[in-house]
Amino acid sequence: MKRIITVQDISCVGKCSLTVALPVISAMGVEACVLPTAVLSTHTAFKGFTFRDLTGDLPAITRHWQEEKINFDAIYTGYLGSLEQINLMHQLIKDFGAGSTRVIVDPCMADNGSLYSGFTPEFAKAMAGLCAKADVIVPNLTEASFLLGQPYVASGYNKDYIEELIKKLAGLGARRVVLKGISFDEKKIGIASYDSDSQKINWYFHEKMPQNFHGTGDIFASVLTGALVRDFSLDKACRLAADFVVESIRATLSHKDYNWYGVDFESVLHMLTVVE
Ligand code: PXL
Repeated sequence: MKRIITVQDISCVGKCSLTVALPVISAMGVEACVLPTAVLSTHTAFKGFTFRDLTGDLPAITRHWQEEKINFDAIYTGYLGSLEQINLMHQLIKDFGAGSTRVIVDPCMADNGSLYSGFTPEFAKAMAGLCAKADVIVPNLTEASFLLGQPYVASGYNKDYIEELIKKLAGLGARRVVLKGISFDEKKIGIASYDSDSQKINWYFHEKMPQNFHGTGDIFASVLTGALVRDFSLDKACRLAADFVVESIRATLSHKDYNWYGVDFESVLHMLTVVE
């Protein structure tokens, strides 16, 4: 069985980061190991969340894995809480990222034009440095603009603009770029995936859902990681990840008293258990 390590926080309640990565990646028949960066009572969209930083524990944990000669088929980083944690990821990639190990960096830090609570432009710059070490990066449009240090354009852009953005993102150093949240009209939203080897962009659009939810970026990156480790092409992995997010939102909205903080991905996990 393939084995990956995912590095992100545990938001105890909130259906994001590790509480979605673990079930999703396990459902795909891949062993999911974790390096928890922090423990929060909830994700940061709740008021009054607690936050325990685990940065100090990380070096000893990874040292133990080295002693045990444990290796991984992929390293997948998500929400990181500090510049120090980004620096530790550079070391993690040096220690465990050699050979055929894929490195997937979700530069999880922003959406809808703004950085998440607690993040700074300096953090975004350091995240761009981590993206340089990745095989695949998975920014949304907001994260892309922060990574590149350029203004966020919310709408009214065209295909040329997106193609230029993708090429600039690839210029940061990652071989493959998956850009999320692209919308040229009111009805559709989707992704563009780019491989520097073929220099080809694949586009995938689906119906725009009536509401956005927390955690869907983490779910997308988790499915993408599982699919890439199971040797899906980048395009096919993106399609599965996008379809899974759409169906999770549809399942959520099918309940009239749905919860606001995350999606009912549990109801559609069966979509992932049949990956070949
Ligand atoms: O879903 C991204 C995410 C992960 N972890 C924490 C968050 C968020 C988004 O706000 O707050 C703690």
